[in-house]
Amino acid sequence: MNLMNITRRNFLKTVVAGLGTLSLTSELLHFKKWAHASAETALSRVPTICNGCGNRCGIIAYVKNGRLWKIEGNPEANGNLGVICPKGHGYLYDLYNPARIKSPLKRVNGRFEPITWEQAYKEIAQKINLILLSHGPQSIFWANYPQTNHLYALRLMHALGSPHYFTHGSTCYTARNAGWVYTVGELPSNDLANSQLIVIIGRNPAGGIDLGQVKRIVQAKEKGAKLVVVDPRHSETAILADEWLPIKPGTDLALLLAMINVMIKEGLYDKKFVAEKTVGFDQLEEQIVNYPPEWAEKVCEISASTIVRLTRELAKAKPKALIHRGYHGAFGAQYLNSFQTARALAIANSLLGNINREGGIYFPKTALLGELQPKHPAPELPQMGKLDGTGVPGRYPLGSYGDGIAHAIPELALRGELKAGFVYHYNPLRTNPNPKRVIAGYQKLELLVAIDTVLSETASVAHDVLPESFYLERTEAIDTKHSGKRAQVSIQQQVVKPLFDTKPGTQIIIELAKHLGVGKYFDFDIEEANRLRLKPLGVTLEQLKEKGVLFVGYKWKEGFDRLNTPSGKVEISCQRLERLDFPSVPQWQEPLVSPDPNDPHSFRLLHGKQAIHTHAMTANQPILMSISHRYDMIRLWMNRGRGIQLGLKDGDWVQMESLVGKGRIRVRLTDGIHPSCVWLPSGYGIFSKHLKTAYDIGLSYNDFLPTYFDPTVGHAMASEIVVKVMKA
Ligand SMILES: Nc1nc2c(c(=O)[nH]1)N[C@H]1C(S)=C(S)[C@@H](COP(=O)(O)OP(=O)(O)OC[C@H]3O[C@@H](n4cnc5c(=O)[nH]c(N)nc54)[C@H](O)[C@@H]3O)O[C@H]1N2
Ligand SMILES: Nc1nc2c(c(=O)[nH]1)N[C@H]1C(S)=C(S)[C@@H](COP(=O)(O)OP(=O)(O)OC[C@H]3O[C@@H](n4cnc5c(=O)[nH]c(N)nc54)[C@H](O)[C@@H]3O)O[C@H]1N2
Ligand code: SF4
Ligand SMILES: [Mo]
Repeated sequence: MNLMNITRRNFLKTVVAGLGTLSLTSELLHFKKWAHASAETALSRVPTICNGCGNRCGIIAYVKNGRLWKIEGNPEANGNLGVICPKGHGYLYDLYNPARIKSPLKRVNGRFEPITWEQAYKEIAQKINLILLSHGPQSIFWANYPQTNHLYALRLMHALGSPHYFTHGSTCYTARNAGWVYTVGELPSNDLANSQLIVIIGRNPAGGIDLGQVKRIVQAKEKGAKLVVVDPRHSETAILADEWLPIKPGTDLALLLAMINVMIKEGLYDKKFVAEKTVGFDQLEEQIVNYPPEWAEKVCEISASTIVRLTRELAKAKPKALIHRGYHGAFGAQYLNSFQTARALAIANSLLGNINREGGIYFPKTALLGELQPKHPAPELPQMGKLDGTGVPGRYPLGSYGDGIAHAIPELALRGELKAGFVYHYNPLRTNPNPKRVIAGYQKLELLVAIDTVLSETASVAHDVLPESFYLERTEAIDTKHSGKRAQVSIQQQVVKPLFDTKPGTQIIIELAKHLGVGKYFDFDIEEANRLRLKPLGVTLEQLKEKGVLFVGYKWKEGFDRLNTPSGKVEISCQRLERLDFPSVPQWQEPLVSPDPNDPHSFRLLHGKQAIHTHAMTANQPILMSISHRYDMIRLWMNRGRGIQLGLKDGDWVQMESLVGKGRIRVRLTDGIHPSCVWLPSGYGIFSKHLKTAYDIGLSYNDFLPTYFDPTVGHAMASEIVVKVMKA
């Protein structure tokens, strides 16, 4: 019987029916003995880090008789403060999921055949060495989810002479990061717990989960703080809010400019902070007169009186007031104006004088880990620029060299510039825009090696697939992700033995390096690397393994002497931008595309996370997917009035089309969404036939998103999508 189909009633029925045919007493005795023995068996306890999403929460895993028993949140972990989310629970199932890859695979005539690790390494090394000879090191790349072991992947690329290391940043956060970096020098955090007024623009920590943030928002609210959520959609976080402002998508910049206008016009800003800690206020003052609230009201559809009131409330609560630093939803990598929006956000916060202040925006303390060198010398940095244009003068001037523009890989492959690549813990065929183009690009590669735990869309088209051990089966590079007001270091460590012929990511990188002839840079294992990196912190690896996370000093202090900007101050006006011919203070910029207001079928397509799924990687979890079905979550949100205008009823099937894609989905008619847009949950639309639970269920926004590169940062502009929706 399928475990998923067992209900309490049919379980009892089965047991009772079965009992009739058994020797009752002996079987019951046997069961009792088993239950007793099971209850008596000791649970072993291993602290580690959850890999269910990029939050990397601290957890404690429990094992009984060699099998995973349960996990709990690690109360010491700053990022999740002792709790875990449904994805983290559901993802555990993947340890025993039959869809897991059980050995290295090689694609022969379109089908995968198991091979040994040695054969896989040898064949990959042979092909890479040929490509290096004929096309040079710049033709090879590595792309991954930015994990803790990315350092070793970077080392491998540098050892081979290639600058081409990529993360998924260009489809997630690069515009937001650039906005903050060009204004205050680094990406800050939010001191939510101590704030009295929290304004969140297009960030949904209760759905695009960040457990620490949700807990801290609740703590603040318990102390009387007010929460305002600005989102075209009534999100899970809006449920917690005192006020929800359904803004017209793509126009948050107008709202922020008007808030700045009010702060300056009414003299509400922190004058001492502005005089001492910022540069360029005069230029802002001169230009901001163009953006009064009455203008913004017409653009963003939040009333002028609300904008004025909210700004006054923020000013009254300052400096214990903040506008959330943002993540992906509103301006991470979404619109043509996302960089300007992030700049305006950073400036609006600065005018509140809340930079590195209690209850405001603060710079988290991160542990300074040690280096592998000099014991293990690092390879030289490659001298050539990146083919994607990051770090190259004249191309994406604000692009992130460290992240690269990963969604340019298919274009570079189609142009014949990239020839071979390793894709690790990353599924660009499903998570990059415009899959037809992505598939064509990745298929053009002479060699694609995927390192995954299942046959994702990307692994399905790879030449070779190397199976990584499930996260609970492996020890990984130490991490500083959980840092906050105090620096923390944490470790992902092995909880159960690998079930199949799989290996940890760092070991795969080291073994690949040895076969590729650059082993001299990898004369260490993860244990030694972790020890070297922990050394300056004054804690031992044994202590860290015992606790899972450790505080390592460095207490946060309010205020700052110098920021990491050229002037050392908040750059309200930015000369670096001026030199690049960009506006030195933020100016209004229209989104790239907008729905046709005269066409009842025309909408902007938005998308986002649901609390029970991570990107496109958990849709194949039977338990999580059963929740999606049970609560009818795989639907397109549409404003009720607009739906009725199209002759739709809640739950009807619609056909949705954009310039690049089309598909069918059921609608959810609701008053909780701005009329100009529809919203698609982003966790579905799996097309790898190997992922049977998820295959062909729901749609992905990427199917509708053209291949864009924002001209400044190079991000994917993932909400610049106009779709036509009609009854199917
Ligand atoms: N459950 C879950 N949690 C996750 C993840 C996951 O996959 N699943 N992934 C993690 C990762 S990598 C990320 S980047 C974060 C993302 O975290 P978030 O950025 O919070 O997530 P999103 O759902 O992309 O977007 C948040 C909100 O932005 C709104 N929005 C869209 N367009 C606009 C706009 O133009 N203006 C405004 N004001 N709002 C807009 C959406 O309606 C949505 O409610 O989540 C992290 N946590
Ligand atoms: N369709 C869709 N596209 C998206 C998003 C979305 O929500 N939906 N969100 C956008 C955002 S915010 C981001 S950050 C990116 C994220 O996009 P990606 O970085 O591609 O992340 P995931 O979809 O989480 O997939 C990661 C891949 O890693 C594999 N994996 C999981 N665990 C392990 C492991 O332990 N080891 C290895 N080697 N592999 C593992 C999964 O099977 C999956 O194939 O996508 C962006 N694009
Ligand atoms: S938010 Fe959930 S899935 Fe993500 S790391 Fe934490 S417990 Fe795991
Ligand atoms: Mo992300």
